[in-house]
Amino acid sequence: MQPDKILVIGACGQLGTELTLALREIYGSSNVIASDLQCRVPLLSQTGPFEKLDVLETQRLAAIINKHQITQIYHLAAMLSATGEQNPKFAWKLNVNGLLNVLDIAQEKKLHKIFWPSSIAVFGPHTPSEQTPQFTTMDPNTVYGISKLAGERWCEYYFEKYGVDVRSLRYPGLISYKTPPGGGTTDYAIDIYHKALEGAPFECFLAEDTYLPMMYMPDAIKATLQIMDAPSTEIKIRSSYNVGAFSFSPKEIAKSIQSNIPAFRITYKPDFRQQIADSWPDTIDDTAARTDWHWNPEYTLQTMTIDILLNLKKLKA
Ligand code: AKB
Repeated sequence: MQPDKILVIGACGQLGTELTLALREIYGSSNVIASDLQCRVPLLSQTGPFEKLDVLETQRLAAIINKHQITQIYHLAAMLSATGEQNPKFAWKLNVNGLLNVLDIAQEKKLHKIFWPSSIAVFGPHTPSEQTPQFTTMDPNTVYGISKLAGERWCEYYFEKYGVDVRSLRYPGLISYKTPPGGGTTDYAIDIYHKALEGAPFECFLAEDTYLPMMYMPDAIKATLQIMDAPSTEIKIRSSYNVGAFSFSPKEIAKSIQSNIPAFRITYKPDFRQQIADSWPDTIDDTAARTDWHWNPEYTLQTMTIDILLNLKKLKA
């Protein structure tokens, strides 16, 4: 049997970079084609094939799929919550039309599997914010959240009507030290570690007691590979799965840094992102993911902080 050939769309982003490298480890470099508007991450073209691709260009997408005999797509290209609010119409176009292009071609070419990320941004101000259930009130009020909720409905539709095997996770804020974030509301939780190691104070754009669900990147990669590896019969939810790891506030992450770097200081100056954060859950109930395909995160806030500070220090040395 021929090995699966994987196309990662939006490979140069925060998640895409690490996911592409992880997929290349598993499937072999030549079987994982990275693609993005530009090759902003040289490592991706140095370690395997790279194609320039705007997911809104359907002919180019089809040409790349034909050229590489693609059988799976990880479609990650999107505008996130904070940048989406600066350009709502384009965010909608990229996030929804981009997904529809991928679902259409998956149906047409009978691709084996598609991965598409959703987000906690699908929830809104009337959603229960503690242990937010899998199925509940959803009234997102950012264009990003609205586009992700619409995307979830499209995924389920393409699975039900056309049998497209599309799988999805509602990621919380993803925290990594290897790649920079791209315009999200949860990004403060990445910048804070960089400032702490520079010996600089950190001004946080969220208030000190704003709780949000978060996840360390190795767990996000693990969850993604796990849901894509699971037998199709285990994937009982075809919109998108809640996945949790831990939740914290800016004050708590600052405290976890201070237990390693006592001189670290934080101040708070909430901006427009506060309102976005306030509309999202504090904590997530991910029982369905744990039951259906055995999701189980490894990292806590404390173990993540130790790991990031250790590795970031080495990178900055
Ligand atoms: C964002 O903050 O926009 C993203 C997300 C939670 O989807 N990190």
